[in-house]
Amino acid sequence: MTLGVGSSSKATALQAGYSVQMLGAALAPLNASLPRPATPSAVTGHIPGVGRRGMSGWSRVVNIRSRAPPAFRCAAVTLPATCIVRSFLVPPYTIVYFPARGRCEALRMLLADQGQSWKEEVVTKDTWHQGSLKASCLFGQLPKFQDGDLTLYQSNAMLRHLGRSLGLYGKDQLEAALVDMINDGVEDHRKRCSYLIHHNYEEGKARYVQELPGHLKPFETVLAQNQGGQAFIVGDQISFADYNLLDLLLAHQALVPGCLDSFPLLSAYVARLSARPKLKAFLASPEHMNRPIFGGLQI
Ligand code: GTS
Repeated sequence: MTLGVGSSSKATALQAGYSVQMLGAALAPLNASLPRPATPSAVTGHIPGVGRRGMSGWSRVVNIRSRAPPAFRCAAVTLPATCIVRSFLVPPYTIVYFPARGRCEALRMLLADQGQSWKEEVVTKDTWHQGSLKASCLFGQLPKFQDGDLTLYQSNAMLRHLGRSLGLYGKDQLEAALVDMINDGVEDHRKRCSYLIHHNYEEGKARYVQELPGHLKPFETVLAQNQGGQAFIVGDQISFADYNLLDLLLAHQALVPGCLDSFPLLSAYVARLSARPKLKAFLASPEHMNRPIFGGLQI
């Protein structure tokens, strides 16, 4: 069982056969070791097979006090005679989106690679067509992203927000400008792709494939200019634009197999980034694997 810190309910733990006392006792040493000042909080947990759908399996488990600051991560505690518990703060991120990778997978890759947790609220077509959620969205569209009290629309604003708050926006203003430039280039490409998928697939695919190398070339060029293509898209640290570009390239490898074959640096870049341990685990996870790439197509 994996435990994080958030709000509380005892029902799921009890349902899974854990007593509140067991969890409390197991977490007490961890709780005592956390930094002060105290911030009353609670523990939430994930119990395989018990979690609610659409919440990434996260279920609320049991009340417990924690003094962990937001940056606190991971300590292992053993539940008496039953299982291992890892406790960490669950960040207040929520992604509200359709059941697809679409405009959210770069965000998810970023969060996963940065060791963050998040909640998913999956919106079905039926729910969307009821209209009330659409009416409540600022631009009448998803995704919607919550970071605590902050609600954001526009997927690139979400990436930039996380870029700023998690230090993924280049090392200085010059690099930040380049990160923006790449991200805008990815956005242009994503719009072309989205138009193809949703409005013009049968008629437009051949031309799209033909023109694809010309649209991928600029990214190969930029990579080549940065440490011979052996690093990130900008500078020597990962940025939100890397996750966005990686997502775009992975999607295109599925849409147009072999499309990176004539781009050795981009091919190596995709392999290198995808091998980052946390990212690799996320890319191999059922959540990622089972999510269609594009809502409208069966890939
Ligand atoms: N610029 C927006 C962003 O980047 O978030 C575009 C959002 C958007 O186009 N959302 C689509 C939507 O809500 C879904 S998807 O294109 O991301 O798959 N469509 C439903 C609707 O009613 O417009």
